[in-house]
Amino acid sequence: MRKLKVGMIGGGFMAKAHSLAMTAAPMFFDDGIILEKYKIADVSLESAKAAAHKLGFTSYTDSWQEIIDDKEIDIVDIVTPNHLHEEMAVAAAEAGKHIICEKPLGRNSEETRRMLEAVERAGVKHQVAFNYRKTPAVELAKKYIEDGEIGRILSFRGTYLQDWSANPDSPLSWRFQESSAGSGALGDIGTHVIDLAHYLVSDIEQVMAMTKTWVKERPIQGGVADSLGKIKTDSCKKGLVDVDDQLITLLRFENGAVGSLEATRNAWGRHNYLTFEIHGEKGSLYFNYERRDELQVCFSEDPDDRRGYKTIYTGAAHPYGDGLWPIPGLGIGYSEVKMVEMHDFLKALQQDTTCQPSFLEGHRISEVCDAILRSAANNQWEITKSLSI
Ligand code: NAI
Ligand code: SOE
Repeated sequence: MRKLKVGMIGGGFMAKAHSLAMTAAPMFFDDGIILEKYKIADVSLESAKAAAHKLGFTSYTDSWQEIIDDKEIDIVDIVTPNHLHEEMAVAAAEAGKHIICEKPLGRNSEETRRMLEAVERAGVKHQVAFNYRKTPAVELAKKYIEDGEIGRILSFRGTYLQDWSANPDSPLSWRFQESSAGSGALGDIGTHVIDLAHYLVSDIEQVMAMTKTWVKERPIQGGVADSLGKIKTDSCKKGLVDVDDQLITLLRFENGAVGSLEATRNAWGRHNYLTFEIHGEKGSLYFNYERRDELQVCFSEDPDDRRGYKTIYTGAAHPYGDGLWPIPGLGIGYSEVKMVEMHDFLKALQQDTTCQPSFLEGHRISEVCDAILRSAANNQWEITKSLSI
């Protein structure tokens, strides 16, 4: 059993999810690697210490550079706001560390290109945390598509709707500022749908988009970590929101399919409504993350009087079923999805294969985001890929 040491940068929401996954993955999957939660960095010694104690790290620091410089550390896990990803990932690559970086990979494709170049130059392993493709039902959809069960894909309809920022009084955190987030609903949640579209259909070639900012200013939030709308500040001081609250985009795929993408964090009643419906010449697939154990499938070859959507509950017979719970319907959650993500990372390290999704996929997603913002500004179709990749 190989033991690798992890240095984590950031001690918020995702630090918790990644730390849990590191502990749990070896209990469910046998990847030949055990991770030691070695050191965690946050903005102050106080917050780093609190995170270390809560999440099980042996040591802590208020300097992320210390994580990079520490020769003991094999893996750097970046779980900070988006504007910090590039500097941290490039430094980690140059120090020869393997990297897990949260999504979106960067604020724009200039940043993500530099990140991709750095990891390729250094020859380290690199994974970007588009975790929803790791949901067994999504992987099952991929299998059906690859097995030809729904035939040639005609269309993809993807949504990611949440409501945690629908209240105009929910505070102005780093997620509402271009300087720290890059973009709003687009980079934060739209990117997850783009990842699923790329994974299941093919690369998005062209986009025609609209964006809207509904709440133009919000009460300023104290502290660095995002409270995701939970803490209502007493401060009446407001700051400017300079990112999108909503986007709606038409899509043209490289393989000829067409589609659409909608994302917003201002949709009352929708919490983590990440969905896709894919229609093919021989059938259809439908997935809704709020019912993540289920994949709905319809096959055209079923007899006329039996044709219609039926629900497959994922379990031992399905992707990742050898490690996850043995009975369909016991239910998996966000923690299991993050654990599967960690398992795939460890497997790639152990077997010396490419992580999926890697910084390459993260960069391509950023190119689509850039094209969506250009399209919304110019009110025209935009091509997503630069010619130089
Ligand atoms: P958060 O706001 O909860 O936590 C960020 C942490 O980074 C805080 O502890 C903050 O103090 C720390 N930090 C800020 N600047 C730092 C610095 N210079 N050095 C060290 N630590 C620093 O943010 P959250 O929700 O954990 O998001 C982090 C990243 O994860 C973002 O890129 C976000 O898009 C992504 N994310 C991904 C999710 C997924 O489902 N894949 C879910 C939530 C977030
Ligand atoms: C907030 O919109 C958020 O935490 C995103 O940042 C994540 O990527 C998404 O998975 C859940 O919602």
